[in-house]
Amino acid sequence: MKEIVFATNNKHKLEEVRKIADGRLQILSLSDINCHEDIEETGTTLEANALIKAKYVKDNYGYDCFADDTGLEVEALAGLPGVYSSRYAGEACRPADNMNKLLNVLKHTDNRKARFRTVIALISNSKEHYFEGIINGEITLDQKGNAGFGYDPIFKPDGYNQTFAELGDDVKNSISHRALATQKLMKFLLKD
Ligand code: ITT
Repeated sequence: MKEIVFATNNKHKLEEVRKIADGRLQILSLSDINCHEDIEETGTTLEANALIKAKYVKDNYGYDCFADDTGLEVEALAGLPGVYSSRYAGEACRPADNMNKLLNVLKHTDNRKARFRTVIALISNSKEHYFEGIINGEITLDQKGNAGFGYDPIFKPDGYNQTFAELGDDVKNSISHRALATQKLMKFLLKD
């Protein structure tokens, strides 16, 4: 079976992508290849940061690799927090801090439209490839649900009445930004 490294330190992402891949690829984690460094994300776009993570592994460990960079893009905030989603409330903040800040900022705003956008950068046979996944939805008025991670308790995908954190992993993994990008990646990797 084809073996590939997923350059992430986020165990939720790893779990989601392994579930979506459903055994069709052998996905190695950073700890599987003994990579324990913190890869600094210095880019200003999702594409740039995804590539930085994938390239770090290729250059230092030699493995073909992919990485995911994801942002929550809020229409009323001109696409922010976007690439800055993980540190929206400051460096080393918790998901709850990020969510509270966003709910506060949007307190008096009627337009709550938002989307999650994932960009996967793949380095395979020394070439770079990108795969994008987007899901549209809205930011709820408060946090609901316990499943998932990050901003899931305040994101309600269009066509549903519950947040990702209420809908749970099976629903999220069938419609999410990451699911769409990962399906495109799988199609590419398994085509031959
Ligand atoms: P790696 O860079 O190690 O992959 P990370 O958690 O730093 O992990 P990102 O930079 O892509 O990943 O994440 C940006 C932020 O968006 C971070 O706060 C996540 O919690 C959040 N996020 C990413 N994917 C999400 C998802 O599917 N649902 C909810 N929040 C998500």
